[in-house]
Amino acid sequence: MQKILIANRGEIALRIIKTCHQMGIETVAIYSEVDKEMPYVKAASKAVCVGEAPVNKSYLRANKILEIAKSEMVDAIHPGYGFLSENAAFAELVKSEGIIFIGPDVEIIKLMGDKIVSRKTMELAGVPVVPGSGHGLDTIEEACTVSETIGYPVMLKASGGGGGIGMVLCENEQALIKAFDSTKSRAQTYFGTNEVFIEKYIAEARHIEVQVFGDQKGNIVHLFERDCSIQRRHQKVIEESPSPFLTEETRKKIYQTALKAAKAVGYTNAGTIEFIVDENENFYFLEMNTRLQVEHPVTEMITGIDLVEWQIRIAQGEPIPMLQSQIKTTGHAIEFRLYAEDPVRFLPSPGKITKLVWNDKTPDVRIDTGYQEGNTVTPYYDPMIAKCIFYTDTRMEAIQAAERFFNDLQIEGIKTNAPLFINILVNNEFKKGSYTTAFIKKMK
Ligand code: MV4
Repeated sequence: MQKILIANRGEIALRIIKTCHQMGIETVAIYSEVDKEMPYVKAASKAVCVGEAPVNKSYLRANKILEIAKSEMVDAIHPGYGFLSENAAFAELVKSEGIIFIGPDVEIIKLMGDKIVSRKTMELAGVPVVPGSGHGLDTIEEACTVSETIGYPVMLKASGGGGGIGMVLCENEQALIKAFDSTKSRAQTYFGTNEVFIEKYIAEARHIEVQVFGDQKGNIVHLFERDCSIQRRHQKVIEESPSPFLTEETRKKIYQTALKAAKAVGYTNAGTIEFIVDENENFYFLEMNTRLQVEHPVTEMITGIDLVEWQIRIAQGEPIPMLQSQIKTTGHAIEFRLYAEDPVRFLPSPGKITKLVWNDKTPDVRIDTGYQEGNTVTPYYDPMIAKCIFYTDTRMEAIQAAERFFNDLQIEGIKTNAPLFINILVNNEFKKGSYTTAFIKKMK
């Protein structure tokens, strides 16, 4: 591979460029009119304007991006996360032009994109799924009957959704009746299908995902877990590995189950299998993400593996370079997603970053950011400014390093969620590692 187009922006574009650079691969960045001054644009071998600021006029313009890829004669496209990364039609289009899509096969993206089909596929493969309807629900009567059988609370989920989008928690029948029609019509608007299904709601659980990789020779390995239970409105805030909750017995079982899931679909490239784990350590498949995840650095720190390099090598037909038995973890990593947001009202806080000084002069911290002092956080895209990853021998040391870091953070011009991190870091439940998905809600 000689040249890769990165169909993304910000920190992940920069992250991919770094690995390409190390591998001697040229890069083509795309940018919208408001992103012209961003560091990733300058770091790429070449950068091409893809359109105006709104995502529909820039980073989601599949045809325009493909046109740029062709005229720049790239060998492959790396989609990063979000935008077109899990868009099967885009992956298909890329492939039809003889360009490599750095990700799994189109058919797998399609399969995993439909949450009812993916659930069914996993169930047939012997992977435990949450008790639920298992099929699309047309009427509220049907929804009530299913919920009565499995018992409330239930979660109403859009089959085209995922990552918490298009999900509604219903404590009782009344709430379900209230949510049903609006969830269906919202699903139609956002995902182009109004199909919805129901699952039993697993309360006060852990959200644990397993990183997997498959190559084109049929080898599949796992790269351990990430605990993503600390979320706010289905937005991940903190991710860590190893999970402080899992016992060794469950940990081994969950890895084996993730491998079984990936093997069942002949998975290739990087993927993440999400599980919900209840208080008794029963775990159930939720969904599979067919892309590189935002939180992939957590896995990179504990394994020492460059996940983007593996993605590129696998996409060009190379085998996974290690056996499962050779993949080891050391230490503990915790990632915090720093957002430009009002910490009190939890609303995005766009604006110019007038001062930005990272205290990253210690080996304990890795900062993945797409911003520099003087850049502007615009309202058009996700307001994440940086991922701050702490990596030390023990979990307690990582917590202490994070506390020092956020107390000394110098960032001006925008508001950030750093005050939330400080509150979390001094919380005893967090320190003990005994938090659940209800943690942030309860903390307030
Ligand atoms: C669930 C669940 C409990 N029961 N599904 C959120 C993100 C998406 N990938 C799946 N998510 C969840 N699905 C069932 N059947 C719990 C979550 C969940 C969560 C829910 C409420 C508050 C915080 C949460 C954090 C992680 C996962």
